[in-house]
Amino acid sequence: MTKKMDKKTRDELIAKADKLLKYETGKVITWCGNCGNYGIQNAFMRALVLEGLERKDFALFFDIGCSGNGADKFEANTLHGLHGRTISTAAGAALANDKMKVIAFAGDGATFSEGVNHLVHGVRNNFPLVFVHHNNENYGLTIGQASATTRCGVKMNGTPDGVVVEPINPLQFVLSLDPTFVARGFSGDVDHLTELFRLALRHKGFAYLEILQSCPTYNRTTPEDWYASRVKYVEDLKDYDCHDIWAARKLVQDMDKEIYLGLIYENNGRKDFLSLQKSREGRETSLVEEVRRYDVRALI
Ligand SMILES: Cc1ncc(C[n+]2csc(CCOP(=O)(O)OP(=O)(O)O)c2C)c(N)n1
Repeated sequence: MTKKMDKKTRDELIAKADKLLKYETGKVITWCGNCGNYGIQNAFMRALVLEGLERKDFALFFDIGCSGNGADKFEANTLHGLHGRTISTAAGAALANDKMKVIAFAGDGATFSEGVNHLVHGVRNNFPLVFVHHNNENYGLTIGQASATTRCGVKMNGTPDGVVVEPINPLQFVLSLDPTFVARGFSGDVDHLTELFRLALRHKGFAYLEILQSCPTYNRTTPEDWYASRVKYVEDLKDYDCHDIWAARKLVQDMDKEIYLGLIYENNGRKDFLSLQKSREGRETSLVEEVRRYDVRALI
């Protein structure tokens, strides 16, 4: 099941196709054939174009991993940082320059193991950035170890007898932290994912976007058709209120049969971290514009 882009949006995208091509570096691709990362990056590039964002308007922060190798493919302001640390690096940039959109990408190893502390405080502080969790349910780049989102019983390269503990449910975890934006997309539905990226880019605060991503090489338990036959859309639910956190928590419980995609939860009533700073009240300039230069030659 997929959700098709409406004709008006598609026509707009076709008219701006030259802008899409500008983001391509043309470097050799290191992803496997059929990797979900192709769909994710395609959807993201489309969203940038449709939102009218130019290269100068945004900065991308990549973590380590297959998802992180997306940095090679993107002609933009990018930083490829340490494993699990992309949220903290991106938060620094977002606070220093609030005139730029900041988007951070990471795999589930980075998000729910190495960097889970940064996720907790990123959501809690409501840092003004978009965070994209590529959930391929394994450590892809280090060739298929189990991560905190690998399902119980699944045999991976480091656990040949199967994973013996239950996985973290990413959305349940994030919803327990009182977030301001939670959405879920699927790498196999690029049109729908494009719209979710657009919503996330418009959100003022920490926008958490989980993307269910197929990993054809190391995670054979949940390939693309496994998801495609199970995903459902929040937009098709009658009376679903994405401002009701209890409804959201209930909706994300099932990770096996009824996997809902869409805008799961949004709260626009909470200010982002920067807007809460007294010292920033009434300022038109961003921190980077206020940096003073000192002549340190005499000290050296
Ligand atoms: C601090 C640190 N620990 C471990 C590694 C080794 N390492 C490189 S890639 C990787 C796996 C990444 O998995 P995930 O974050 O799920 O991203 P994916 O490759 O699946 O996109 C690991 C553990 C590292 N580079 N840095």
